[in-house]
Amino acid sequence: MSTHTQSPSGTDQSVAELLAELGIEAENSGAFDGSWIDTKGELLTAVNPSTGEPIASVRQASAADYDRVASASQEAFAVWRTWTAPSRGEVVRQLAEELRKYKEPLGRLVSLECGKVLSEGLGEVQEMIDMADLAVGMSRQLFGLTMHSERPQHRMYEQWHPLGPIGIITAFNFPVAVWAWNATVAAVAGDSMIWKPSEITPLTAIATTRIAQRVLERNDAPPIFNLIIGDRIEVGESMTKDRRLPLISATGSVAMGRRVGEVVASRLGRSLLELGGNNGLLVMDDADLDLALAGVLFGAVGTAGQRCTTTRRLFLHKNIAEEFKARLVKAYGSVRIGDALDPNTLMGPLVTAKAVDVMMDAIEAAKAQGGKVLYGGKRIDRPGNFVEPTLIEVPEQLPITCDETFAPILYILEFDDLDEVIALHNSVPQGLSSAIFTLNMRHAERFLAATGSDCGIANVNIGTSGAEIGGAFGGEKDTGGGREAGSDAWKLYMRRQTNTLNWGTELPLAQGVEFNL
Ligand code: UN1
Repeated sequence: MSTHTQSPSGTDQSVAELLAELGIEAENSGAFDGSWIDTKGELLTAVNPSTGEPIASVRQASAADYDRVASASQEAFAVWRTWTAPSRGEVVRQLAEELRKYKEPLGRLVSLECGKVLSEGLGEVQEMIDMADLAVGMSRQLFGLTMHSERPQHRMYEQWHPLGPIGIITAFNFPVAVWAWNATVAAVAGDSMIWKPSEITPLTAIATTRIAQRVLERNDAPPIFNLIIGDRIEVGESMTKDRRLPLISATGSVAMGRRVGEVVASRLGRSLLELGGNNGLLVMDDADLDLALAGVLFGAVGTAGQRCTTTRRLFLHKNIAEEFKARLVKAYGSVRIGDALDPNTLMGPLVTAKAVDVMMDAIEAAKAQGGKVLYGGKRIDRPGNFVEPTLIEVPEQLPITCDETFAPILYILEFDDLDEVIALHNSVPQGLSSAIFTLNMRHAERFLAATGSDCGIANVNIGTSGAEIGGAFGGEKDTGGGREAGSDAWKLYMRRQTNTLNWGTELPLAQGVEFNL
């Protein structure tokens, strides 16, 4: 615990002080149902990926602990759904205020635990705040439609009711923002929830739960923000199989999502899946190359290539390919790699030693399949899980370029025909995010048309990552089809009821059916 973190304001704060400020102890409970449960499972230790040093531990929850949390969440739901939606919004407004107060320490803990650089750690808490602000507005806008009835003196309309306790499974790379995408919307929708964070990032989840619970207590609100940290099979499967949870929202790998989707579908539950991406970025020969370079750099190197929206495939028009590659190699050489909490760092470590091995295996596979490394390709010999950001030129789409490797590897392909490259771009299993850099509106519109990018997100002159929360976030095909955050994603967290009301003295039947004695 001797590590010191340098804050941007120049003051030193020890890790111990940071943890104390956020209520993290040396050993923490792994389950919360309104109070912290005395969990007895195996000890899980969170490790700083920048140094390899342990941060703090969690006693994991068992299936029995899960059951207790689920019952409590059901009880909390029964109360919370009777609060009006604007009064639920008021609680979420206060959550936004509390998160503003804790932006700095929580952002630091994000960087400490998952290794994303400080500006991104703070940005992640900002994303929570933005989500909460958005959800406050939503709490007065959970609109249903009214329809004209075909029957006289009848009125037809729909309304949206709270859905139930829901399950939220999140990944290590956005350890708190993705909870907020779900939790803030679910809260105004009238749902309670059980959060199962990644085993790699349990501490940020505990800190967030503490912050959220304080807000609930201040408002005498039921404990709707519950937490369970435990084994993927014992706890994860208990949750996905649980008929008490009408919705499971899961973020993570395609393999995980497929399993969650199957289990939830077999009990006819609803799942919201946000899974892998294999995001492509096209640079036309009419593009602003300075913009394109900045977009590629943040998309491919930002978060050390560990976003589901990371740019993984770069398609360069033949006329600008040589120049752009040269500029890219030069830019890669200037990326400052180091401790995630050092404000100078642009690229932090990978999350685990295993992630480094997976990256090295992918680089070997790419080489064996005909790829040529233009930059990087190696581990960096220092404590922590550091690697070089890597550029690999490939002659064509290869088996490895159809896979998502959660690391900073960018595959580069060249093209000269827009229709052909769009087809190539779309010929991977995943469909999350995509981008084109062009100053020609015909090229831009071609990319956004129904015959263009097949992804859930398609951008022009903006990279593939870093989406704002106001839009619906998610993708097609193996990405799972779910949509979270803004737009009308709230509908997934509610149940729709269609109401037909007869204020007349007759009982006419629809479709002109007669049924008289
Ligand atoms: C993820 O990597 O799971 O668009 C989410 C982005 C972020 C969210 C990424 N706002 O890159």
